[in-house]
Amino acid sequence: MLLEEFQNIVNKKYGKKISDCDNREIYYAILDLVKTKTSEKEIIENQRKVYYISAEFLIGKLLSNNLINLGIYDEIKNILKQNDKNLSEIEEIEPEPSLGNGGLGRLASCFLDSIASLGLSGDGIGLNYHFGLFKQKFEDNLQKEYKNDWIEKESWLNKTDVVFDINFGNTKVKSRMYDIDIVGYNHGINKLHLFDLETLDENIVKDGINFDKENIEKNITLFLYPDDSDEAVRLLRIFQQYFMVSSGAQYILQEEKRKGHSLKDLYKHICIQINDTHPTMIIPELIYLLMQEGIRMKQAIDIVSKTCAYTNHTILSEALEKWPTEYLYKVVPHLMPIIEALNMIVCEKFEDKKVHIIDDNQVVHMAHIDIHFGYSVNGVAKLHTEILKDSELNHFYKIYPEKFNNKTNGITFRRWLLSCNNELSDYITSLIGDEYKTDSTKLENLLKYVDEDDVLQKIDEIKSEKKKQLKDYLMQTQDIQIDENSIFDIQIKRLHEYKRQQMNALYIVYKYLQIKKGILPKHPITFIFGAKSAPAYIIAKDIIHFILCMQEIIENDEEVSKYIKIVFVENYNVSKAEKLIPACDVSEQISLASKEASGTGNMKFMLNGAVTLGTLDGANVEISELVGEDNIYIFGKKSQTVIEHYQNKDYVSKDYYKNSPIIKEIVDFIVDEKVLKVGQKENLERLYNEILNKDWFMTLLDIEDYIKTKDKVFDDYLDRKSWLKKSLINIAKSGFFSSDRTIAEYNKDIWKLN
Ligand code: 26Q
Repeated sequence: MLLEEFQNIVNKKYGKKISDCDNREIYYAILDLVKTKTSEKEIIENQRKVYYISAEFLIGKLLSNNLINLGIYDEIKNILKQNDKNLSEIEEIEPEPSLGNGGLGRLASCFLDSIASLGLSGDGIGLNYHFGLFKQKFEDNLQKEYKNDWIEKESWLNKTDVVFDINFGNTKVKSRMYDIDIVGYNHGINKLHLFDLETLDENIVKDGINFDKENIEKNITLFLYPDDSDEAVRLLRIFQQYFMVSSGAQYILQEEKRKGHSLKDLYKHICIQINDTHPTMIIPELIYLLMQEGIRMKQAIDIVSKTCAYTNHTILSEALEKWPTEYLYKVVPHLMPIIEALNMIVCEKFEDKKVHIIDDNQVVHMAHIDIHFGYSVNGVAKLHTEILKDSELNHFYKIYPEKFNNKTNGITFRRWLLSCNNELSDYITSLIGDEYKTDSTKLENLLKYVDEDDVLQKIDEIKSEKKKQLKDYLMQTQDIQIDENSIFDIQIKRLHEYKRQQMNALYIVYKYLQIKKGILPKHPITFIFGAKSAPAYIIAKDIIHFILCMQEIIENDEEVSKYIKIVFVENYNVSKAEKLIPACDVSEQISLASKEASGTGNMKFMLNGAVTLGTLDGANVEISELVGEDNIYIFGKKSQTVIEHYQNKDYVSKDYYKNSPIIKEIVDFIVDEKVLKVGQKENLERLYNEILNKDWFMTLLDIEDYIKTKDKVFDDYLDRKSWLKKSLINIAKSGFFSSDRTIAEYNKDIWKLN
């Protein structure tokens, strides 16, 4: 049946047999097949519907995921095999959309998968950035940025005829909606609506990622931004955000009217989950639109407040969006009276200026709009929510305790196990059946095998197979040779000082110096990094530079390269994560306690049998509670201590440097002549001075404990049986982190869809 259908598509498209097609032709044919199969599915409908609005959806490649969710993965794989084709080679053809920076965007995509897979009605609303987040290349040991041209003529995007006018102060543009079908696992479908500027002009991008930031009629959906470093980009961010929320709000109201619902009942039929503050303007925009429909302001505010819920993903104050009123007057003058009216309401009720929306410097605090005029505020892991309640948002918690709730993040097991590691998932199925695919807590049934040698051995074999696959992939794509028998120690995530890639790098310096002194590792280790830095984040780029310099130094030193190797994977993205995570032995989750809201990579590694080396931060706390202290390596100061250091302003990195000969030796190495020979003096000295004189994220506070603990990890790895037990226990206990569980909680506590 399926074979016939597929052959027909191929025939119609190319007039030849499957076996005569090349991989690219096969890819487009499967794309057509999946789209046809998807269009036969029913749109999910419930009592209520959620709209998940987010500036980022880091969807990753969709081919395998959709085949799995449609239940035809194995069948297609076989059909291809019979025609001498290989599905994983065909997957390589698919371009990866890069519509997100990192965790927040990937979470949004995992959520869409789980919403549909639980049979819940919920659409995503976002932007269709043509060049996404920049593509990273390394040149002269430095990060360089290029555009990522991901949209092809045939793609997952479906052009719709939904078009809206978007009014900025003195400019009016048109937005068009493109849809991507979200296929639930054995369920119907929802949609991801990506809005795009009708008059976008890709040709205004000159070299690299440069273009005229002021040409709003041509640029709004060109790129996704990783930071807000210069003023032109800041303004453009506001244009983008408003373009997204106005399109989204108009679409939502249009759908409601089509369904015959009164807009006064909006909150009875829908809710809107606001993913961090990037879409916050949807609150004043909806109020504005309802007023246009003849609803009085007071009632409009009441309706919208019962409709919108807000998720906070960060406590880093520099990431909490604050926009000067002057900017908002420029971009969205018609929303300013509403924002001012909302501020007046708050000022009349609360004297405490810390909870006002507009501060004395005429700056609008976006999160404050969400908290006052939304009905739910949630953090993304237990510790994170506690920190929000106790410190960062304590003033608000005192006013609205009932609004605050925790929703510990999760990941979709379809992508992060079934698809990226089907060797492991097939083996798990052979042991405990496939119930765990829809009820992840069933993974605990694996615990009965912890003492069975043949099971542990098989887990080991699968890990080795995935390491071998990664080795081949790195050879093919980056011409890098790695030893598949070495320990794979992996840190992959956005580059940020709080995530402390620099601490990992300093450990490698320590190892390097030890080897030079004749103290040799008992087993070779491959240290793998993957990370993009915001183009304007100088110190983050210096950290990349330093790691790349160390890579070169070690590579060219025969004495050392026998034992350790650094691999920095270029242009880290979702597809690369899918290859790296199953191959990992040691998962690096080493952020400064209190700074990583949750982390989701930590969960993906655990699910694939890696053992975590981490601080008690974000969801690591919950991982550690689940697996127990024997099955995780925890080090470093706890969040309370860190928070006190910030409060007392008493952390002085130089004191740590002066008091520890080890710290001094490794930090000094950053500007050693060996490094200066392969690197740039300016970058290396800047990094050295930063760590010595500022070190805002306290690398030196934890480094000694880190070194000690990490040495123990590598020692323990050699006790294979006990290590494999840890690995199995991590897999067995990871069920809690399925995004199906997270979404079920959102639904029960916030959305109430069915
Ligand atoms: C802000 C202003 C201007 C330009 C860009 C931004 C901006 C862009 C992206 C601010 C923040 C982000 C992304 C934040 C993010 O990814 N946070 C992560 O969210 C994950 C999902 O909840 C958590 O697991 C991570 O701990 C958190 O860092």
